[in-house]
This record gives sequence, C-alpha cells and structure tokens, in this order.
Amino acid sequence: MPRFDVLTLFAGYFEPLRTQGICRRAFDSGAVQLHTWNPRDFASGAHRSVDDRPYGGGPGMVMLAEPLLAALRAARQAREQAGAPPAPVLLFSPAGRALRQADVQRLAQSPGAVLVCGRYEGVDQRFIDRHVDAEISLGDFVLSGGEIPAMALIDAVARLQPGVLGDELSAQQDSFSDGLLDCPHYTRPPLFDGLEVPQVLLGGDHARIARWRRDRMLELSWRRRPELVLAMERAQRLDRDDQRLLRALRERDAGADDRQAPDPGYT
Ligand code: 9WO
Repeated sequence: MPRFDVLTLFAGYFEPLRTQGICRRAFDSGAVQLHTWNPRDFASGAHRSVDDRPYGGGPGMVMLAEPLLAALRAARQAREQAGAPPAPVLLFSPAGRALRQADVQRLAQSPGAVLVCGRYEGVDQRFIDRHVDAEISLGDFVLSGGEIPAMALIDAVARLQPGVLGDELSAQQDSFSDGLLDCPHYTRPPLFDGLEVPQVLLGGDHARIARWRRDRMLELSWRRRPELVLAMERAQRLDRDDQRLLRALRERDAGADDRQAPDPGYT
C-alpha cells in the first residue's frame, strides 16, 4: 500500500531495492511502490543547473529550491492521478528527529511519503520551510546525500508489508517491535570456537525458552539502552516476571563496584 516518491539526483541508488532480497518481494507484489523524480529534469536554463553558490559565501554548493519544487509538484500530480492520498514530505538530515520503529510501523500502514534527498552542502532553507513536513535523522553522522537514509526507510517499511517476510512472526519478533532490543540467536553447530549454545535452547521447554529470551532482551536493553526499559516500565508494559528480573538487574548494579564503563567508540 505505501507509495514512495523520491526526489533525487541519483535514481540509480534505488535500483537494488527493486531487484534484491526481501525488498524485491515487496515491490514485485506491489505492496510497496517507488517512483523517482530527478530535479534536473525540472531545471530551467541551458545548463539545467540544480545547485548554486551559497549566499554569504563559503564552500560547496546549495540545492536550488525551484527544481525541487517543480519535481515535488510533478510527484504530487502523479500521486493524485494514481488515486494515492496526499502524503507527507520528508527530508533526510542529521538535524532531523531520530527515526524510530514506531514511525516505520506507522508509515508501513500509510499511503507513503515523498522523500527528499539532499546533495551538496544542503538544500535552500526556503524549500524546507515551505514544503517539508518533517526532517528525519538516522544518526549523528554526515553522508554525501540523503539517498542512503531514504533507502533505509523504504527497506524498513517494505519488510513490514504482509507476506513479504515469509514468516509473519519474524517482523513482530525483531528488535524494537516490542520496544526492547532483540535477544541473542544461535544455530548449528552446538559448539563453535569453544562456545556452547545456552542449554535451555537445546531442551524442548518452550515456556522456559520464551522466558529466557525475554530475560535476555531485558538484560541487554538494560545494559545498552536503559531508557528503552524505563519507557516500557513507565508505559506499564512489563509483566510480573519482567519486573522481577528488572529488580534483580538493579540490585546487581547497586552492588557492582565496576560501574558501567563509558562507550569507548569505534577507534
Ligand atoms: C547536513 C548537516 C550537517 C550538520 C547539521 C545539519 C545538517 N543537515 C545536512 C543536510 O541536510 N545535508 C544534505 C543531505 C546535503 C548533504 C548530504 N545530506 C545528508 C543527509 N548528509 N547526511 C544526511 C543524513 C541524513 C539522515 N541521517 C544521517 C545523515
């Protein structure tokens, strides 16, 4: 059902989404639609420029508002002609609000969105002020353009479409679908590089396995992303067993003299 209209100077980025893996199934079945619009096709002048030098000086170039608006109008018109309801215009930027799985779930059940992919040093602010409904960030880093975040969003929406994952349950069972990080997974062999599979997973006690997985989700989330657990607690989404484990984790923290070390980063 969701239709994405992507404003981009580099439509080629999006081809692999149509032809590879899980996303391909979503496109083949028509569960997700993707149309790209190149601002250059809507630029005027002999050079069909889509960028110009920044007022006030400084390095790099800024995307012109007018070709973007012309592309947006064409996308809107095509949506209307296809009978697609109006959809929000989203721009990918590190200055945006962090994308969450709840946003993805909402988009997956919506008519879709128009995705604006910036390039160069950025987009003329007046286009954003007048025509962008929300700015979305995938994290605190800078890319050469908004295409890869747009692909990430489309991928996240596509895999939630009914029938796309094959196993309907796996979309409900992954990280964040329940507001917590996922539990660890194991498969054959039973012994790898001196490491065994947790014994509980080798027995057939499905209630014990479910409880073990839930405990690991809570434990991992508590260590790495305590705010996720606190949000679940506030929303009263922790059952009695969850609350018992959380109490134990807090007692362990209180007794520990090895305070949680700060994240050392990647370098
Ligand atoms: C870049 C930037 C840097 C610091 C603070 C705010 C910022 N906004 C932008 C921006 O909108 N840049 C445009 C899109 C043009 C240059 C490439 N663009 C971009 C988007 N780089 N990185 C992103 C991005 C988007 C979502 N999540 C992470 C990074």
